[in-house]
Amino acid sequence: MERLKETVSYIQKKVDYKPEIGLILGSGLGVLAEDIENPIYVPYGDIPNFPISTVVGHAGQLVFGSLNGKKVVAMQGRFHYYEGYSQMEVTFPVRVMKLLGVDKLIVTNAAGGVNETFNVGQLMLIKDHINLTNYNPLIGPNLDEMGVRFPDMAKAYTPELRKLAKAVAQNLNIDLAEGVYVGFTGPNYETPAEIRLTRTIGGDAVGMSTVPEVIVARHCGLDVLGISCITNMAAGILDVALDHREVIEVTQRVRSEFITLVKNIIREM
Ligand code: 6GU
Repeated sequence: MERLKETVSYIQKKVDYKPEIGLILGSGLGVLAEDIENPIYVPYGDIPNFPISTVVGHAGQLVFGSLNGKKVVAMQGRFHYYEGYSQMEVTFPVRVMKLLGVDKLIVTNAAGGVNETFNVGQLMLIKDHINLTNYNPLIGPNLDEMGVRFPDMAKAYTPELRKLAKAVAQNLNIDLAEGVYVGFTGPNYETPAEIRLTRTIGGDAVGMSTVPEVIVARHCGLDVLGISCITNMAAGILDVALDHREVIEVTQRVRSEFITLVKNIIREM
């Protein structure tokens, strides 16, 4: 808690307003932060107690500013468990956002499709998740100032925000599926047997992020909206080998649709 307070007071010296919406932007989706108006950039490396970013070629910064009339803070570049950070470190920025005044969190990610009705390039609203990381960011002494020891996860992905996202997508004619996100640690992609397991237990998509952040967000009472971009189908679903160029093309096409969707949701939040 002392470390959190130190981090927050450092940031508050640079940013003199309260952001209300937090954004965690997944692989290839960080470009959304480029649309933030009157941006204030705070590089992770300058922030006391922030995890040290290892990813090459990634900005790794908090971006504060306005997006469609709302004050936001975006994480451009996130921390992954598979990089060797503890889940406590991975989720530290979520708690910082909470203490800065954020009350709604939008988390996005690139994910593999498990549901056979999905297409590559599909956007999926996360309606729930399954934690298959074999760990939990809340293990350890409870931070009572942040939340209770045994937090409820019955509505991990805020129903009102999901309803709003669906309405906005429909208005924009954007195909938005809905499904259960299953979080693995990575860094390897799953085996076909693991993907069969995922489908059997009710999963629609697989990924290597998001679950720890959402657990911590709900622990401290943030409303959560989660959106996955299905960049490829998971192992054993398609017989054809993935064409990497095609995947990149699809990601780029979906990226603009994704940005339009998120910006319009933010306007209505
Ligand atoms: Cl197939 N699996 C996981 N865990 N993460 C992914 C993915 C698959 N495709 C994109 N991200």
